[in-house]
Amino acid sequence: MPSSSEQLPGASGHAGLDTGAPAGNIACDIFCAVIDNFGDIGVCWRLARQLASENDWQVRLVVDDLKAFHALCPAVDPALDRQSAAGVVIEHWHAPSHAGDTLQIADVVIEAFGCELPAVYVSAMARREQKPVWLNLEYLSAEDWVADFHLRPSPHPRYALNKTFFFPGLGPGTGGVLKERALDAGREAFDRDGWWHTRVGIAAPPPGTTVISMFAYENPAIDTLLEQWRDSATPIALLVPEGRISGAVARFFGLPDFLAGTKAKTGSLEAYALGFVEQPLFDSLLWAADLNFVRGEDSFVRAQWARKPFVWHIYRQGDDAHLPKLDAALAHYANGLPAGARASLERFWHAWNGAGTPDWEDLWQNRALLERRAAGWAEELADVGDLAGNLAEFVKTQLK
Ligand code: TRH
Repeated sequence: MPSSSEQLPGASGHAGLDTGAPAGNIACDIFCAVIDNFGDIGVCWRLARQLASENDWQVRLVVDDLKAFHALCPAVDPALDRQSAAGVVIEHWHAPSHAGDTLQIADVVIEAFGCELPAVYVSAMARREQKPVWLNLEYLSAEDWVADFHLRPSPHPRYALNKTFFFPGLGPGTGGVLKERALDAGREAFDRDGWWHTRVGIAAPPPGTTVISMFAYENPAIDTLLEQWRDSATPIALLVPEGRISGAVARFFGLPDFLAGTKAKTGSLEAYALGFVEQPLFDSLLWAADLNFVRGEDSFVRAQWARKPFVWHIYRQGDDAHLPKLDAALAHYANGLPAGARASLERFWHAWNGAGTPDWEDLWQNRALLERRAAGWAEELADVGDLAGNLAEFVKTQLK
């Protein structure tokens, strides 16, 4: 059986803060460097919680930006070097060379998104009697090559250590995407009326209103879309969590800002600004809507589990490297749709990502088909298995 963290001289072990995890369980360190926004910490925080709660691992999350973290988990105090939340020990990663207050090496070391581990930590990994399972958790891509590279080892140039590439993906042979065991039950038990009262402060809109959630980066296509919704033959309720698209929504309504609690109406469109909520509450926004606009990585995954039609605003990369990723995701998600509906969906996703002009009627005439496909796709995706479970299974094969 694997031991918990190696106790190097001067180390205090993972048990320094009581996480509630039984001693002797697999110890796991996750290193996360926040590039921007919330996706890096969003994925790591979700993975950390899941490994702790569903696998009983002793998880330590070492992260360099506690302010971004605080937005997802208000219990995290950005002023503290070491704390614990949701059964996970959280350490502030002060500088690339910093490896925690005491050097403690876990059984499993996850380097998220190619962030470089502190050199002192790597050399201590090499000195450890039982070498840790070292994983580089990559960004999600739906492209076909991902399955070929998933779980490929990469020997360290200097030490007797192997790093294994763990690739999330949407297809067989990849690491899958995160999905908590209780997620579907939570979705099925969702209280729509209660949600509208608590989160929006009004009764749920009557049948016939299309409810749309909007989590996106700045997007020049937003004005056209807002105009189309304003002129729609049927009512539209737009839910906008405070964020990067809020300024454009405010400008459209002639308002100075679109902060939580703001409401605005023009023609058939009624828009509501919502506060940014802690991560476990984010799903309910997706469940409340008929169509979700999502972005980045984690919200993109959550929209798929919500079983509702969605539109993805992909994270832009240099040299347009994001465009093949967008089309690879579409190839999975749109697969099986009749040709016309598929073409509408593709046109709309492309327009929302800079190629063309979005046409709401063209998309939404396919509503029933899109809803059926969203549910079917969630079933298919579930067959790939949950990322945390897949990761834990792989680790089991390595820690013998
Ligand atoms: O924030 P994102 O755009 O994140 C990223 C980063 O830019 C990252 O560097 C990039 O590499 C990656 O995208 C692809 O989008 P994402 O991934 O959807 O993360 C947003 C997180 O915020 C997600 O975990 C859901 C959460 N969230 C809340 O917890 N509460 C909220 O109210 C909202 C709106 C979101």
